[in-house]
Amino acid sequence: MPSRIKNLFPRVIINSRCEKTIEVDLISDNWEKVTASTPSGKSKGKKEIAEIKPDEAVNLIENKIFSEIKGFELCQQTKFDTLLNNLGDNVGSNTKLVLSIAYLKLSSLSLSLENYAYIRHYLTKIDKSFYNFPIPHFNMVNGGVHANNSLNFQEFLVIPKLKASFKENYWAAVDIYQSLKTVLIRSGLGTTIADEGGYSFDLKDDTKVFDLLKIACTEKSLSPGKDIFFGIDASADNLHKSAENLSSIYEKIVANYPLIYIEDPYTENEYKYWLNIMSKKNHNLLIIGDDLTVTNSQYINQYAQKKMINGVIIKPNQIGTVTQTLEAVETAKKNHLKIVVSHRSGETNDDFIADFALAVEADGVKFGAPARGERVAKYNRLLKIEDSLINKTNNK
Ligand code: 2PG
Ligand code: MG
Repeated sequence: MPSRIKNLFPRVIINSRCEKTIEVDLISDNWEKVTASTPSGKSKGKKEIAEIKPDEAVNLIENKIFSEIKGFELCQQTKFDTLLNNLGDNVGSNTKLVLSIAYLKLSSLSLSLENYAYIRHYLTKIDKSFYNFPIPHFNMVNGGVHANNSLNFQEFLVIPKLKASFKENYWAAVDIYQSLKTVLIRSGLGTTIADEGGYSFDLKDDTKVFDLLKIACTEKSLSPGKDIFFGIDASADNLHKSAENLSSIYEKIVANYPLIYIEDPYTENEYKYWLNIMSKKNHNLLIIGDDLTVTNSQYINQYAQKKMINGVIIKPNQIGTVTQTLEAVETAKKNHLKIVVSHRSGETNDDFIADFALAVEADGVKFGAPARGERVAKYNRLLKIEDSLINKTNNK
């Protein structure tokens, strides 16, 4: 007999930025119990499904939604998410997502499966028993709305591509992060840690951050352009710079550093600039939509067809349920876009997105710096899964 939802306990907790968010314990009639919580963004896309106040969400879950989902059979994710969506967008993306993730975790547990294995086998069309690990994108330096400093770009990313294993890429990032601290101290720059675990300091010229990153790499015998590449989340909606100005900054960075990734380089309406940067194929640049596409299949399809992007950020809380997030991934794949599964700047220790990224065969993940508990929770989860899969193979 399949298990069913028996009980739930929602509560308000605090996220990594000292803001309130929701956590839910969900319990089955077999007394299995899981916990899920939701993150919050700061540089939100205009078309994201809105959140509601966590106190209101808890009230709603206790007094309205619980009676509708009590007794709901597990392992029916699409049906469950349809019920959540039928409650309307007024219940908030955070209310829907916390329940959708908790329900998924309880379904996995009821079958004694890890979340990634459950998602892979029951919710994707990928028919493979081995897992390709995503390339991690580490946010080493924080600027924009994520830090109280003079840097304009929101995220300065280090992308290790040592290829051998997830662990090897993770260890490289750890070396670079520690080395960068030494470089910053030596250069008389600050080493405060900002929202996503990256360093925060003042510099007049954003492009100079890449000089510091280059030194941090080479001092650990890692070669920028060979093993290590760089990226930016410009988060253009939050920048006060013209598209013309931004284009010349990107050109300068591409000419001088191994930049392979730019997220939200322009605002939505600056169409011809997106096309122009996309046409510069010689640089193998990934042009990624985040605020542009908001994990919404319709927008992903639209902007991919217009050839404005060749990759996309996937954040479950932009759209509200696991099923719709899976649909967004499918749409991205149909359009041959690269997929990067991402955290939010206000995070909890929930590591669900690590399992999700692995299960859907994401090309990359972006979980912040290799520092701060809520960021490393996700990277460490991938490390643990990789380790367990290697052990399983060795013990055969
Ligand atoms: C982004 C995210 C995560 P926020 O823009 O990619 O890094 O930031 O969660 O603040 O929207
Ligand atoms: Mg972004």
